Amino acid sequence: MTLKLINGQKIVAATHNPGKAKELAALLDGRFEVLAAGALGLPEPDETETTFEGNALLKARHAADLSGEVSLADDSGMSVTALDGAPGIYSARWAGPAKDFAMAMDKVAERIEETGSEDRSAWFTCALAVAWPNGGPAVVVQGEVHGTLVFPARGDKGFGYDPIFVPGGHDQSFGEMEPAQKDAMSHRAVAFEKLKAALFE
Ligand code: ITT
Repeated sequence: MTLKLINGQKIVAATHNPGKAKELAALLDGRFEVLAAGALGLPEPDETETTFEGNALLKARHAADLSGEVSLADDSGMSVTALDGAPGIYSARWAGPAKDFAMAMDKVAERIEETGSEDRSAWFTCALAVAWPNGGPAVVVQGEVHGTLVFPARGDKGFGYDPIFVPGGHDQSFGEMEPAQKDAMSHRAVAFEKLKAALFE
């Protein structure tokens, strides 16, 4: 079996996060017939791995095996230098079951204050995994974008921690940028370029 994706092929976007789903659909930009995990009624697996790549693979395999279709999963998060890389793979969990990112961003600010560090550097990581069904092959890639945290949060576009993250070389936070501008430089875009090189004809 060749590890290639063909234009027009069905692919399950194995995410239950609407913000991510929108960005993945924009990146896939009409190449595929994208099926949403939520619409297919696929359950969310427990993210039991200890790395972004491990969790992306776990989610992609889970969706592929349940749906019988090639599946794409994203595992991502924000890492703060002053917090030794936290929240990292726990980025979604810091927002609690209510997915309250205003609270999660306040928690980031408080934790940094507690360290006494002046360092506001941070980075986003995105691992993207594509898995074929029935224990088939899988590919995983990872991208990063580095920047600086700003408090208070700025802008209401994007999702998650976007309003506190200003990418290097820019003045606006991801929360202030138009989606297309974020999509041109984000960790997800960097990972996607690698995936394209590996998988797309
Ligand atoms: P799925 O597992 O269903 O895809 P999730 O939200 O649980 O959804 P993750 O476990 O990968 O996904 O958590 C990633 C979290 O990291 C996400 O909830 C955001 O808070 C944050 N995050 C990832 N990419 C981001 C981005 O581009 N902008 C802002 N926050 C982001």
